[in-house]
Amino acid sequence: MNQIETLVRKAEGEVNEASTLKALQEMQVRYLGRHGEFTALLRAIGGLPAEEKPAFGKALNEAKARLENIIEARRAALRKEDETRRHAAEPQDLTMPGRRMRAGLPHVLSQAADRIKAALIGLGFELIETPELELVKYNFTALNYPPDHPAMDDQDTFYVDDDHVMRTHTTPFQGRVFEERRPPFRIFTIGRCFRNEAVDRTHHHTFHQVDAFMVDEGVSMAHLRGTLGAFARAMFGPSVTVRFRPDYFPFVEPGVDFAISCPFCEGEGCVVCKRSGWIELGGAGMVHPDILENYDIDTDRYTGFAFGLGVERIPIMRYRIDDLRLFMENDLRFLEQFQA
Ligand code: FA5
Repeated sequence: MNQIETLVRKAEGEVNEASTLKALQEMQVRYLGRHGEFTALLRAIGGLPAEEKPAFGKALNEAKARLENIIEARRAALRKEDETRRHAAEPQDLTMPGRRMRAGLPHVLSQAADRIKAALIGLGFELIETPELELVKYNFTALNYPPDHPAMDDQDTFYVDDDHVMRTHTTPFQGRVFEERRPPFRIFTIGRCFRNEAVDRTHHHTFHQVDAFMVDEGVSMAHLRGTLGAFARAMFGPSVTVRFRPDYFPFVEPGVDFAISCPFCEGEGCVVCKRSGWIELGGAGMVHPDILENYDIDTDRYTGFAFGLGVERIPIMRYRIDDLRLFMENDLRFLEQFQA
């Protein structure tokens, strides 16, 4: 028993002397480790008379537990000292502002798409999505393109195989809608299009379009004008008017290109509209009766209008961006300027 007490005292003394975590650890091994002094005492139990064994064992265990507690307390104190020393060594300025989190924001084209969607949904159109990898059938054939039409040439179109292209416009959604629905309907789609074009300030191989069409009884060019006017005013402000000029697309008859009066100079002529007072937005017209008939829609009863335009046109005008390639480069210095 005396031996135990002496050993604990000696160990306690060493604990208090240990001035580093390493020294403390070494000391712990020396006393409590497998070959340590406590373990040696534990082995001595075997040589004791039977009646002394329990009391000795108990005393030894208690002493060991006490020592372990003392070592843990010392270890915590040494850790704390260590930390204090480290903090003192690194100068800290607690008044320094924290690091600012960089918040993301929708891409400028997504912002434009959201405005377009809100405007068309507000006019009663339903949004659907159709594939970017499109069947030649929907991209061209069903839209009345004759087989020798230049747009079908692989100079202009990315063919994936004989039957598939990367869609060159969003208009092929019409065939998909006609196959699944009967009039009346008002539907639009918006998304990526691809053309095999030399990239320059105003053309890209990858760009975006929105296409809308409506088929119902008694639909006329007047509805087209009214709808495009309301759409343009929702996008560009209340004073904007729409101009039609005759144009040709195989899937509309009659076909037009449409422009809006320049919202920057109200038609007076400025740099944005290149002094013309008008900004061209896209193509439109009455759905070709041949197409309606191909889908067994009674042309005595139903007519439809359709229009399509480039999405990039909207931010290009709104922010006077002079190079369309910027939309695809994802340079944050460009994109961060367009807070939603
Ligand atoms: C069409 O694509 C027709 N599908 C539009 C249409 C729909 C007409 C419904 C009638 C009825 P166009 O090829 O003109 O038409 O393209 C429409 C718009 O897409 C253009 O005014 C332009 O803004 C945009 N666009 C076309 N090609 C590119 C390109 N390479 N890069 C960027 N924008 C383009």
